[in-house]
Amino acid sequence: MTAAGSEQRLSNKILDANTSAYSRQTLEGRILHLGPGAFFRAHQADYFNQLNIQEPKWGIDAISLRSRHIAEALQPQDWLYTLELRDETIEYRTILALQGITPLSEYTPRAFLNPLLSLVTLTITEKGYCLGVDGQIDFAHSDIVHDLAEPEKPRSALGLLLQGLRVRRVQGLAPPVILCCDNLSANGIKLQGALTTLARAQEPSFATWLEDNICFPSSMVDAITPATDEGVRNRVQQSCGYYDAMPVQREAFTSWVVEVPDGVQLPPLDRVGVVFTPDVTPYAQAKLRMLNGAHSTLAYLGLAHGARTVSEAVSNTYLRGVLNDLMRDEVAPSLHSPADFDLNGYREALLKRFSNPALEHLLSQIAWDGSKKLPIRLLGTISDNLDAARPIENASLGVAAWCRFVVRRAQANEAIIDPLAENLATLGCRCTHNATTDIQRFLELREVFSKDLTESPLFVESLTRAYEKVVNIEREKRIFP
Ligand code: CS2
Repeated sequence: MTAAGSEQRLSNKILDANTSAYSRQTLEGRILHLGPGAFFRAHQADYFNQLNIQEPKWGIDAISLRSRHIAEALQPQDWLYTLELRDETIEYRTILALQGITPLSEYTPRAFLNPLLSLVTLTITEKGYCLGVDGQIDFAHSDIVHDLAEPEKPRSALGLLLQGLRVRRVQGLAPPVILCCDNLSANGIKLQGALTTLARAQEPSFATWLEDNICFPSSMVDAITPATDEGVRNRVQQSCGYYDAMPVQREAFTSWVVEVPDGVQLPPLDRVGVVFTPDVTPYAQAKLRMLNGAHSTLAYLGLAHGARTVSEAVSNTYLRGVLNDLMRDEVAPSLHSPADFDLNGYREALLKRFSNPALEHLLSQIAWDGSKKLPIRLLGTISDNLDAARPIENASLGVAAWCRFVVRRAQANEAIIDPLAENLATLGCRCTHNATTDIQRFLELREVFSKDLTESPLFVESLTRAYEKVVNIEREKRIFP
């Protein structure tokens, strides 16, 4: 890859006045987003971009909490970037809605002082909320310890939100709606709980103000978004005729469902396909357990099989069968979906989406942060099924494959991307490939496994059996040990 000369790099200057979807001049920073990673830029920003084609006033300012590289790549491009939709046909869109990204190190609470600001959205991943396995804020988390000691220099998204809202309140500005767009169940309720608990620990009257004045809708977001790689950069250059340092790619399918409580005003995203509903729970539960549960299972089991991408793994008859059985026999019966929700159709549609040959979606990308993802994606299904005497075999296989993923990475001295990375590396190195003793070690991870699971003989037995199965797959495939 070579960056083309600056005159050929995407920027306002090279946006052709005739092909640009709308003028950016009337955009105002009505949206503030925390965590402008690939998913946000491929999903929510695209919806705002579509809305701007009708009514160009929804500008987005963003704050990046973890790294500066997206801001550094997009600033020379006037915050423009390309979205590539990859399916049976390929489509390119230039997203004009983003107006700036401020890295946390340069952030000041002024970001919250725009009088027009009406919505704060978040995609900071599961671990960004600093929650324990019980869904409550974890006061032992190093960022929370820091933010309690130094609330003026927040490190966590929670600390940053509190500081910004406090400043806004002092200035007498209208409180924005705060919309969580991460893969957590009851995500708005969890965010509200964590934020008010943190506020109460700092200043109880502010916690009461938050409860009375801020609305935290829950939402479900969906669009499969492989990480940006050289392939998408090169394709954009070839197809669009300019160099874009940070394009994003996703499947064509996208969905966003937001629970809108009575009387709450949101941008009119329903005009561009967002579903506003009085209860998002059935959508979110189905998506997290079916899509994300199947994704994580496929990621860990696929890696044990020697597969690299989702479409490659799902083309394997055994792996496809595991996913199908997991969704049909274990997840679907655990869901509380309305009678007209076609779960068979949903399962089939998911298998088709996973098979999309145009997407190079790395299993290793989905494998990140397993300790945070598994409780939401698989362990809830297992708990419910144990209570109702339903099967848990395939969900156990997903969890056991995660354990083996940890063991392989640890013993090969490879980095584990996970908030529990250090613990997992030590634990993985101590494992001996004996299913009974290795599983006992994993079950000590209180951050992952709740007591009802570790004390269930049925679960322990099923997980141990599944672990043996994965060790055998690794041996057969000569992956390990
Ligand atoms: C994936 C999700 O990386 C992962 O963990 O399971 O990002 C998934 O692609 C999205 O939730 C799809 O909407």
